Amino acid sequence: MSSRRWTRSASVGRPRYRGGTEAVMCLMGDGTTNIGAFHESLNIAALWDLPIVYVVVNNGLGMGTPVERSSAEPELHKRASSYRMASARVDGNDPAAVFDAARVALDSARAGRPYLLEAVSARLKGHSVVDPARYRSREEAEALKAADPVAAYAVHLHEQGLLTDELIAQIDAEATAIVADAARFADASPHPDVTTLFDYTYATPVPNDSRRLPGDALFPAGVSV
Ligand SMILES: Cc1ncc(C[n+]2csc(CCOP(=O)(O)OP(=O)(O)O)c2C)c(N)n1
Ligand SMILES: [Mg+2]
Repeated sequence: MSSRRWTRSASVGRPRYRGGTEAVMCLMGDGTTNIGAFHESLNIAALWDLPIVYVVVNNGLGMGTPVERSSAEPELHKRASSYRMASARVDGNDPAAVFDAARVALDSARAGRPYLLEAVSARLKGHSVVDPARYRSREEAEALKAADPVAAYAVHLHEQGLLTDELIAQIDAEATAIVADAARFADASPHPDVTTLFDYTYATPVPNDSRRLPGDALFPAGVSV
């Protein structure tokens, strides 16, 4: 056997490809972390020193399934250690803590060391409109609402003398108007053509990327297999 061994040491700490300071923050739910693509992505990011921060929002539930029932290691940030990737767990209900943790994670990614940040939070409602969240008692739902970080942080800043009631009301009104505008724009827009379904899957054109829709032939007419 050859004694020559490939080593990463020459490339560690230098993001490949563009070599700039841009980084990607890739956000996902806890329900994503047991599929193969998640692990394949972490592995290749670590091997290639890609400037990526994987942000896993662990709200304790993948649809209606508790993380402890679906993940043999429910401390999801520990998955990074399989790929020699740095990681941390942060209180996702504390915006200041998330800001600080995100800064550390981004600095790492920009230096060519991808990072996994797990933000532990809660889901205030069901997974979607078809999930009435019956797995929660009314008391639990009320307690979660009271801990809503957006409202709790406003109270915190108010107590610190950094926000007034008027400013809170103004920020609230601005945010509500932005969302209402977006909803109006969406309602007033025509339905996109189905051929645009795969647009923007990749940032740049990729040869042979599949645009096959359900029911389309697997191979174009005339191709025999
Ligand atoms: C690739 C893929 N596999 C499975 C599903 C089905 N699915 C929809 S939501 C979900 C769980 C999502 O969990 P999480 O990311 O924690 O979101 P949350 O329920 O907290 O909103 C799954 C498995 C899917 N949409 N895509
Ligand atoms: Mg979840």
